Amino acid sequence: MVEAVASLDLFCNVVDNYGDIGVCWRLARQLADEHGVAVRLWVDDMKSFARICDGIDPAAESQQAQPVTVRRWHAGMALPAPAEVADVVIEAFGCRLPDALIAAMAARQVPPVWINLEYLSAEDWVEGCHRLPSPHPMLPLTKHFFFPGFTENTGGLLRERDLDARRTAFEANAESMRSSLAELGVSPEPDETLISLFCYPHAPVVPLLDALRDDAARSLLLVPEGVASDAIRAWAGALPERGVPLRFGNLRLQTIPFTDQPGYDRLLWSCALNFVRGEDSVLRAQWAQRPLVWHIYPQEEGAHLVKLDAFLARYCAGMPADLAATVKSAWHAWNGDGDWRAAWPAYRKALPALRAHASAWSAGLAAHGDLAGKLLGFAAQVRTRHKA
Ligand code: TRH
Repeated sequence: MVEAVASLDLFCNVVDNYGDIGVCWRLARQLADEHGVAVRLWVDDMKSFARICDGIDPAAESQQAQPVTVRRWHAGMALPAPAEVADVVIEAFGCRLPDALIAAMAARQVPPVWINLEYLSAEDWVEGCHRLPSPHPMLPLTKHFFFPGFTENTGGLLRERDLDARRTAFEANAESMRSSLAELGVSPEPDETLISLFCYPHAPVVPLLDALRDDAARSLLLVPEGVASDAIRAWAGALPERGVPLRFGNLRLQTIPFTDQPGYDRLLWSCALNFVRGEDSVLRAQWAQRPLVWHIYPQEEGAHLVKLDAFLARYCAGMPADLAATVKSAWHAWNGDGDWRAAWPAYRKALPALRAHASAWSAGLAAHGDLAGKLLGFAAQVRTRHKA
């Protein structure tokens, strides 16, 4: 008999930005919501968490966030005794678990399933490393590496069961889109292409603003507060005040509030093109079934460029050659390899073709299964072995 997972401890160390907690929060919520697992999410940076999740109290030691118990992770916190350690313990993105917790895990009668949830990559080697065991050098514990990914033989991608239904209902109702934009203080003018911008500070934002200003077609560029502020201030002379767009040629430039995660999904669903970054927003933009441009999180020695090309190879496979070349040159230019201004006109022209591609791509990805379900299936297998 397969031993189902009833409880799970998920540890999240926020390195920087919002991706670590963004992914952990989504996973925690989905495990609890869709699979009925009792999830405890341990977070060491509650302020970042509060930014993407309404109602989080950054000072609380313990709180309930929807179906998830959230614990503040800090040096002096009370750790679970062996009997209180959950069936599964996940260290997200190689964060180091406290030694005392590892000791408690080892002292448990049946050891918990210990999983290191890795960062997402489209590279080929991921399949070979997915689910590999790593025995502890001293204790009777084995950690397993679990890799999200874009193929059948990886851990899949985070995707809530009802995501497509929510997006489709939103898109089918013009009033939902209008009111959700209005909540952000946005009212598009006729014929404006709506574009959202989420990127790191080193993106070529000035060439983007120049290109949109001088375009033949009109655009409304929506920028969440705090994103690309220095570049925008230098280019525009001042940051647009919230709700008061500035006009430059064929561009209107507008600052919008940084929303919670559901609000950000609605923004992605509302735009004709989304500039996204990191690990989580790039995936949400794919599920949004809209054209995107990815600013990848920079790594040492250009490792991120290998990762970018691995994704591009999958994303562009099957596209007509000229469309694939357009996507690759624009994404390379956005990531510092090439001239964005030169790449943009072809990308803009390709938006209708890219929209059709985005739908087919998203449906293909969804067919590989979702990360929460695959992770629980794997944990149940390991647990069954432990109990045997
Ligand atoms: O914030 P990021 O740059 O996070 C990064 C990456 O995850 C990277 O891989 C990791 O190594 C590094 O952190 C430490 O980008 P990402 O992954 O897109 O996460 C942003 C989160 O913020 C995502 O969950 C969406 C959410 N978000 C909102 O909820 N509201 C908003 O208005 C915006 C702009 C984003």
